[in-house]
Amino acid sequence: MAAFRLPRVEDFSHRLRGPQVTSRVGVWLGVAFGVCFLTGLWSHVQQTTPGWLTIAPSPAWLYRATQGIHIITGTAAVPLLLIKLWSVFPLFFRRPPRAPSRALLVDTLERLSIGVLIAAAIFQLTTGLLNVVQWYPWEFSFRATHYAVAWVAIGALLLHIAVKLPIISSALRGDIDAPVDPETRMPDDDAVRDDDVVPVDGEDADAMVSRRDLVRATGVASLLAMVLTAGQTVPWLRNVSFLAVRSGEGPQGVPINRTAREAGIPEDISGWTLELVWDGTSVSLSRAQLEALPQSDHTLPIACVEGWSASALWSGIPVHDLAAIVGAPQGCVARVQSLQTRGAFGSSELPEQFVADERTLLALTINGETLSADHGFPSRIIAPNRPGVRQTKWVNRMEFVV
Ligand SMILES: Nc1nc2c(c(=O)[nH]1)N[C@H]1C(S)=C(S)[C@@H](COP(=O)(O)O)O[C@H]1N2
Ligand SMILES: [Mo]
Repeated sequence: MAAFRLPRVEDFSHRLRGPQVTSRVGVWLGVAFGVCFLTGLWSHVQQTTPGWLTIAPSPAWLYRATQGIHIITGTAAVPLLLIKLWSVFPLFFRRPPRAPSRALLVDTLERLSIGVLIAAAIFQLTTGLLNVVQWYPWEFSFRATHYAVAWVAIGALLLHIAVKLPIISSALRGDIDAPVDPETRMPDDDAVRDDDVVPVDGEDADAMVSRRDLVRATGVASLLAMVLTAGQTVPWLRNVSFLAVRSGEGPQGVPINRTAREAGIPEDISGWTLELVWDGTSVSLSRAQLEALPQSDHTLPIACVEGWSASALWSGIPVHDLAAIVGAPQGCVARVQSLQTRGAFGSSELPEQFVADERTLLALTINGETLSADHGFPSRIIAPNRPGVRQTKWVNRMEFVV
């Protein structure tokens, strides 16, 4: 039996590997990660808005678009990352310089930075996908961790691009199917190309696949990953998105993220009232009293941070009319509370520009029907350009503060 030997770069001499594939797939992966990072940053800002920034309620569909794109680009990155890792993993077995030297230091730093990049990229895509299917097999806070690691990933990515720029630009300019020197990773445009040797039918048929074919197939896989899932946010793709976690449809025309039972909403809420509070004044209204107030209709989307979204026709009372009932002034914010007894997202705060917007409703109906228990009966918030997690259901108290 042969003694165990650590593999060497030359042991993995697949003809299709080479910087031409790595850099072409890498460009698309870089674009996907860049867009995913920026839209993710935007989502973070929409959920934790710094004091110096005011987020406008218009356009109403903005968060729907940015978060849809965030999930779509993250999904598109999965096949790209897999092929890119396949195209470079033999380099992992390249032996570092033996003697302590500058070269060894550079080699070690490069391995470290690439290790960080790969770990962060895999972590982001895995946690993101698991969040889409709402499975949390971990203890840490998804949002805080996904956000922090995003900075690590983008930093390591920029460093990686800077270090590899010479190899990227030569690989992109040269012949995609030129043979590659396994040690230097430089394409050799003058060497005899192995696809100049025409394979005999049936003898070496797989030699017919060129690097160009591989890059194209990777692009198709990435496109498929997008098209097969994007229907959860792009209505006209609904019928082809077989792999989407949510269909974009559901009871009363909108999916449900957390049911009334999961949120621990009491079974009997017949004595429910809405309490409005401003500066020591408090008014309680029954659902019948709310129905007797002037109602407004608006078509607005629910845009979940998990990437699904759906538009519906809502009707209810503008929140600024409710503020006026207790005499709260222009420029107040609304602290919204719900009947929820279990889990997160049971309360939210509407900044002043959302309270002032006439489309921000305490909704009583959805698509012409009384809200079902799972959509937030007796009343819920629906506001334009808001992350789904802030569209609080089962509202029973709103306090206005300046
Ligand atoms: N009280 C309460 N409101 C909530 C939630 C919740 O868990 N509790 N989930 C939010 C999330 S994450 C989304 S995406 C929307 C979904 O609303 P829907 O179930 O009516 O589609 O409700 C939001 N409102
Ligand atoms: Mo959500």
